Amino acid sequence: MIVKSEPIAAISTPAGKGAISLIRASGDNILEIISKIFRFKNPEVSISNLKPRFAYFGYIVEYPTGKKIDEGILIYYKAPKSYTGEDMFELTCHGGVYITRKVLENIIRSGARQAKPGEFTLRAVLNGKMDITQAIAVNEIVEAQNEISLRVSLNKLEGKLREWLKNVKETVLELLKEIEARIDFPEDVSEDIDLKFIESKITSLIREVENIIKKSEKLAPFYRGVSIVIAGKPNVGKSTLFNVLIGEERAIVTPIPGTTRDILKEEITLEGFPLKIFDTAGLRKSADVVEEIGIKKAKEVIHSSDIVLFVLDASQGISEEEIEFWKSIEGYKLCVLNKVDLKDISLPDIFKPFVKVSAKEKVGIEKIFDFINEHLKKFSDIDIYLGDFEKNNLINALEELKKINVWDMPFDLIAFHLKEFVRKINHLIDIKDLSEEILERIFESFCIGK
Ligand SMILES: Nc1nc2c(ncn2[C@@H]2O[C@H](COP(=O)(O)OP(=O)(O)OP(=O)(O)O)[C@@H](O)[C@H]2O)c(=O)[nH]1
Ligand SMILES: [Mg+2]
Repeated sequence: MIVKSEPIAAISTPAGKGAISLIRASGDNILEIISKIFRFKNPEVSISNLKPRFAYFGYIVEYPTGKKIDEGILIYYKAPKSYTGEDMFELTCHGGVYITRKVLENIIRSGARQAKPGEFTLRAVLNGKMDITQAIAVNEIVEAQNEISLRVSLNKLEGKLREWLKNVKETVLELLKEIEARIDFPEDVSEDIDLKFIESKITSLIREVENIIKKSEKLAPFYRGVSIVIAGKPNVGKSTLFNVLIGEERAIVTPIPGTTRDILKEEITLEGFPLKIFDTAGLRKSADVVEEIGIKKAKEVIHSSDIVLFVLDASQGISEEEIEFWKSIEGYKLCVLNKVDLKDISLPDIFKPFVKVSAKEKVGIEKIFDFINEHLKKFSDIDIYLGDFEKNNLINALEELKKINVWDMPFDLIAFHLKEFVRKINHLIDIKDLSEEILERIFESFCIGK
């Protein structure tokens, strides 16, 4: 059971040695806990005249012995003007692993309990400091690895998703009002025009919601990390290209086809974007059991990657198999015609977009980076991202709209589905509509101390 005001505490900075650590506490009896573990350097300051949101220098002491354990800065926040909406304090101490744990232990001994992951933010939501989409945004910001996810999640924190949800809800409520009027006074309306009007309203709503979901899915790679796989026949130069892209001799390169068997993975940063790059086994029918497993794994990675670099060997020409494989790649793909230092050939249009390179001579590689960069920039105008919880709720709500068939459904049934839509949308807007179990599941993935 969620007990709102029970005092909780946690280390909010990452585990490990650092310059300083921050320990947070929230709930009832915060002042009493402070009095047990903190001694103000200024003798004129005491618990009774402590000013909220001021920084106080002092000693952190062991409870109950009163023995000094560190020096630190304490800030007290008085409810409701705090992150959680409860009484809180934040205590900064020296950033050693041992000392930080010791300070937390003493806060716990003074009456707080260890906070669960995301519990401070959960309380902020329960106390109306933020809504569920904003809480999710807080976590996304903590996890953000690139400009795009950071920008989009900041939008969410500022209420962009909530605003949109509210607008959609408002539109449905208006429509609902009109439909209910027709249930009450059916003789007042000309049915034909009416149904067309309702249908068009619902269709455009469905389109709007679907559009948001589709756009948001395009941003998913920026949240889980953009992955790029190098694929192609054996010996075309995949591993050579892999080594050039990551800037080190990581993969074994030999003139023997079938050199790479396992998947190799390295991370690089391109203009601030962390990218995961995979080298894979060459695709062919193989009698070798190990190689065959490698090829199976390669196909899985190709399938799940965001960008496929499909390598061809210009000196060997193009095979039917390669044309078939290229066609079968569904996602975003670039054809890399390699070994043009040996021979330059023209490629059939089907291989567009393509670049010509020599991985061995490191020629043309920047064109691959330009392509990746172009791809990443395409998403700069998308401004709403739906996390799993938000997306599933929205898809669920959307089902209700899709069930409506205005031509073959009584008004009260249409109204029912619209109400269900609103009820499901409310899960994202109004905390009252969420069960404790769902709430706890949302916050499970948060950091401790957040
Ligand atoms: N001339 C030339 N040779 C290259 C080029 N790229 C790779 N090679 C050579 O082609 C051979 C195969 O290169 P790898 O990088 O091992 O090819 P791979 O596609 O990883 O091969 P598998 O792992 O067997 O599938 C090696 O002898 C490389 O030196 C290139 O741009 N020009
Ligand atoms: Mg290889």
